[in-house]
Amino acid sequence: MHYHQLAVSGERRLTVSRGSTTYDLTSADADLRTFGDLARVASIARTSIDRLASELTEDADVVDEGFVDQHATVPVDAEEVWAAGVTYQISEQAREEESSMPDMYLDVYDADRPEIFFKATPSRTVEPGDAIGVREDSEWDVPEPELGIVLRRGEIVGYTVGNDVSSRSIEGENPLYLPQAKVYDRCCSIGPCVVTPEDVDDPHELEMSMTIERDGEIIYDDATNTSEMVRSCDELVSYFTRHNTVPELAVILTGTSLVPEQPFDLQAGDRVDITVEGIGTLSNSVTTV
Ligand code: DO4
Ligand code: MG
Repeated sequence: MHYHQLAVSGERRLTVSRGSTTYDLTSADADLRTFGDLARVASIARTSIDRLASELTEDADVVDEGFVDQHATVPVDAEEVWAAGVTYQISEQAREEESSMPDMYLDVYDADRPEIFFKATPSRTVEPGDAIGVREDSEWDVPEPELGIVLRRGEIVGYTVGNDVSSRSIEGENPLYLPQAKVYDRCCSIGPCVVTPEDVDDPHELEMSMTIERDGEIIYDDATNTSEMVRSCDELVSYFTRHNTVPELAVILTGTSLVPEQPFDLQAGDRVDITVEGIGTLSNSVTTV
């Protein structure tokens, strides 16, 4: 099922969509305000998130889709967002072109151990509709559309859409600058919802597309499929959780395969729409930070 977290008059609410009907789970139980609340209660009750939500819909108000779109905020309060890199061949090629040390991208693409890096805290993660950031000290910036894995206590509880906004010029100058290329104000967006694994047939068979609009014109429009990914979600989770006590809620972005070619440069005023089949569309404007 599809779960949205809403911010309504300063209060959090949790909704679930089943088929074409959306229910306000917070109206059924005021203690359920976030996806994390629901996941925690389901775990204590030894039931699945979807089964618990289904039971609650019997006492829940129905809300319309427009209301959900208008109030949707980040779909899960992940304490940490991490990201995998060079998980698609095109990303490996693009990094080779940009980098002063291209061999390391080739090596990690072929290696057993994937590249996994820290991406964002809640303070750096923006909600659907809000502006992602491009750094003022960066010359070349891109959005990176990625499938997001939602984890609770290191177990996969859902999938979302993510944008690993990045400075290509800072990363290209020296790989040791990766944290500055990746982690800064408004560097990440996730949303619009979390979809539980029961509703995602195969996370490795999902169409993913991105459009970028500038001054009312579409200047980028491309699509790919997560079947192009050389890593599995389980493999990424396994490396992420090794010898690493992870927070109760975390998101791992699985890497990008839609790379706008140079001289494309993301700019303040652009609008980025990323759609992942069966999950939804994550839309953000762009600002300079
Ligand atoms: O190694 C740099 C980052 C790669 C990345 O973010 C991606 O492939 O999506
Ligand atoms: Mg990325």
